[in-house]
Amino acid sequence: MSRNAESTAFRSALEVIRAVEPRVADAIGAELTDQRESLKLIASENYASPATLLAMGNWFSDKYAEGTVGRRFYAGCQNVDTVEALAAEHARELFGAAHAYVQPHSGIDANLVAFWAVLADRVESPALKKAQVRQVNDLTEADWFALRRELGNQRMLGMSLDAGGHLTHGFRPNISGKMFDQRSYGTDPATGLIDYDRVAEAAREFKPLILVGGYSAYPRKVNFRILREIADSVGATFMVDMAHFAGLVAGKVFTGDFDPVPHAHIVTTTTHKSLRGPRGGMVLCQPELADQVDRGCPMVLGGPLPHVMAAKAVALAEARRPDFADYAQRIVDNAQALAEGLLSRGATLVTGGTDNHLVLIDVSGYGLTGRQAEQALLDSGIVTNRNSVPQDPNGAWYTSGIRIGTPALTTRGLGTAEMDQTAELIHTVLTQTTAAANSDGTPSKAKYALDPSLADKIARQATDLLAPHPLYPAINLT
Ligand code: DSN
Repeated sequence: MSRNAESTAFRSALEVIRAVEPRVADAIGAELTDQRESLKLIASENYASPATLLAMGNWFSDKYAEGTVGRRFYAGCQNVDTVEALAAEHARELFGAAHAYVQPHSGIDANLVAFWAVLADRVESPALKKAQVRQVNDLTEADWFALRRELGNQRMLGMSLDAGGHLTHGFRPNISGKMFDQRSYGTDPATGLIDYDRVAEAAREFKPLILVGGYSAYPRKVNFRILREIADSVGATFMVDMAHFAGLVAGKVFTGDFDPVPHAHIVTTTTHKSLRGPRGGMVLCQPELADQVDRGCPMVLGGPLPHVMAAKAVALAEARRPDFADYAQRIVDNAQALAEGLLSRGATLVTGGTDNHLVLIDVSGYGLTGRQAEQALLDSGIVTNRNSVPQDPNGAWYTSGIRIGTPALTTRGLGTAEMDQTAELIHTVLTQTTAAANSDGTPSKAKYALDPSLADKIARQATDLLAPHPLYPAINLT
């Protein structure tokens, strides 16, 4: 395909949008400029391919398609069936999964589908069997009341938030925490690593219905074989949320004990992080959970987004190409080079390094909170996000950490030498930023001081670093 075609496609699209609401066209153009000019180190972001982006902008968006392939609650879904079946087939082949459900709109949705599939399988189905009825509408009022209490009285064991777990793994501010009685496993305070003996002990004491593996801010591999053994030993269903590292699984960087798919009963993911697809979610599962997973819509999901499923099919086809494995390996090489660069300059990293796509800097060593560091870096053209560190004294809002990840810069083509230069920029900003005080003289967790001319200089250096690696090089909007 000619590179001109990509440019023409996006320019024409913007022309059509501009004729209706020019401010939207301007914002789309401005977003491209911003993404091109900043050093994007948000561990959960990436740049999808032009083909993936274009697959989302079309009339598939107009179609309702509740149900699953070949079994819809709406007529006229033959073309949606084509793209949904293709996306599911690519997902199954890519991950070696028995079943793939590609309708979830996000990671939260994928997790909700998974939780309710497990609850339906482990709690609802036995209750229906016991009452000798086929479906919930046939239960007596008393049996329905009892079942609802049972569904709302189950336990989940997942990784604690400050150790890198995710809000959707049973934490109170999220719906999962209101559904489940939740306990967490943390990490070893000395090493920052998961202590599997402690997880086994917590599982024995708590006896969860679901043991959750997976994280959004843990910079190491997880041994899913051991977690499955722990789940089996207490009769728990083992679920893994691989949203952050799905690209490393797809690219065969994580194999054997570190690939969750053969070990977990059910695996959830987003499609837009290291996997580099459109914003969305997905569930992979063992055959025994497939029927329940396929009930995701309308159980917890609104109507599927056929345009996004089309884009998932495109992105998953891209991830099946041999060069994706090379990309995935480069993500990790880059993260390790970034970690080395930071360590050699004196930064403190949670766990002392990384095995995956992310690095977690404990910025308290620079005398800053995560919030101060995040803003100072942003002033300097470096986009990161603040994140808790284990046993974080500053809580989840101010935090003591900065999470940085390499999937996006690796997509642009930056390599290990440039990661060392990136480490230099980050370290310079953090050493030159000072925590400031509130107007009453008390220490502020948000205010900071950084010489604006230094911030400008770093931002120019960041742009120079990116210049040899243009983002969407074929796309010229002017
Ligand atoms: N927002 C994603 C992340 O940044 O990790 C997950 O919620």
